[in-house]
Amino acid sequence: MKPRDRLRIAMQKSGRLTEPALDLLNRCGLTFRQSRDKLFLFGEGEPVDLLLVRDDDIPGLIAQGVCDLGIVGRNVLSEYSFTDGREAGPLAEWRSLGFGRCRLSIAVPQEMNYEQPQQLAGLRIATSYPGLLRDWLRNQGVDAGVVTLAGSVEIAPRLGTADLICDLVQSGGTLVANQLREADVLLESEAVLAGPRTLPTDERGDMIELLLKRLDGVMQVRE
Ligand code: PRT
Ligand code: ZN
Repeated sequence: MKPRDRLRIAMQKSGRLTEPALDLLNRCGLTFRQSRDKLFLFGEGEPVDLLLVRDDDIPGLIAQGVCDLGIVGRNVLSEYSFTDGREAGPLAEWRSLGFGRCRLSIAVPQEMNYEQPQQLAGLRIATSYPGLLRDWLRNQGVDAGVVTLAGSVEIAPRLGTADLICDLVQSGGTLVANQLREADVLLESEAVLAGPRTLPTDERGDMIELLLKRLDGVMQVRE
């Protein structure tokens, strides 16, 4: 891959993390103008560009070296670490960013009397996070079925394709609307700044260090 002299950060093109991520970068003193094809936001003053993509693609783009950093939910970053055939070594969470907070939780039908994970043995659990779920089940010593769905996980129990679900929960409103109840938490999530384990040793490494310093300043003011 051709060396780049500008820092490239991947972020969600359109979704829950888009506005707060841009707002945070603006507070770090970065401003951008959009490329004609809307794939990039080019840094106006500083050599930092944003690549606008689906959040699920962000860890892979960092691992392949297409981007230096990414702003993505811990849930997506952690799930990526279980992906088969991922291109490169493990990624690191460089900073947690304080927005996009949610939980990856087990949710059961309201009438089910849940006390411990062992009760899930032999049941089918629908999720978009099969890696995280299997890892949790393994740690709990529970043998349950994992049904992987790309979306609308919360309707699986009603459709009969699963007995319960493992999905992101924020207010809990979606669970209530689907007669489900949060029973156990696998992961506390928020948006994070993700990157390779070791920073590049060229100018981009220096730029990342500068960005991290500014981020820390902004985050401190917010606390
Ligand atoms: O198009 P793209 O693939 O980029 O977007 P997406 O649809 O995959 O992602 P998006 O924008 O929905 O979410 C991006 C990230 O926001 C997630 O990966 C999480 O890190 C974070 N986040 C925070 C959430 C939620 N809160 C959230 N509530 N992501 C999803 N939800 C969904 C959840 O899946 C469930 O359907 O909202 C519903 C639950 O919300 P409550 O409030 O009813 O509990
Ligand atoms: Zn997504």
